[in-house]
Amino acid sequence: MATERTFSILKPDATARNLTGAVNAVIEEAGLRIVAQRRIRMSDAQAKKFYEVHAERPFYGELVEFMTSGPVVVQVLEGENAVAKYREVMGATNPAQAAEGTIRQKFAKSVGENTVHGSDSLENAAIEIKQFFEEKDIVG
Ligand code: IDP
Repeated sequence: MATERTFSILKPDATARNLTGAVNAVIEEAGLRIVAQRRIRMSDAQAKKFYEVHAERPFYGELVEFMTSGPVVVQVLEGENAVAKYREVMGATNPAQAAEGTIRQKFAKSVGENTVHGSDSLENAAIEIKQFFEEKDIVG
């Protein structure tokens, strides 16, 4: 297994409920390192670009509106097999289907307001990290 980097977002439902630390604890307990982190408010243009693969989906407008509705925390996570590891730690998109102990099972409110984003491939992780971080701001 190789050391990888993945991109994570703590979504507005997490910051609204003051869950940043609680979610980060689950991330760190799983052995992933938070090697970059910044709290931002996503612009409409940033959210639209970030989720452009979903542009044709019926929930796209709602998703963009949600992601710009409050602060988010963007992060780079590093560790062995980080992309797949974080997907496992996050749990299924729909919290009703998320496994016990996962972030979404513990904290998510609904399929839309589901607390975290994590890249779905190593290739997308690199693309997503570049949208929010410069290499000099990632400290492994
Ligand atoms: P993922 O975040 O688990 O990778 P995706 O299918 O890539 O899931 O969807 C991206 C995001 O779009 C989800 O995390 C969720 O916030 C939102 N989303 C997905 N499906 C629905 C839906 O049916 N209704 C509302 N929002 C949805």
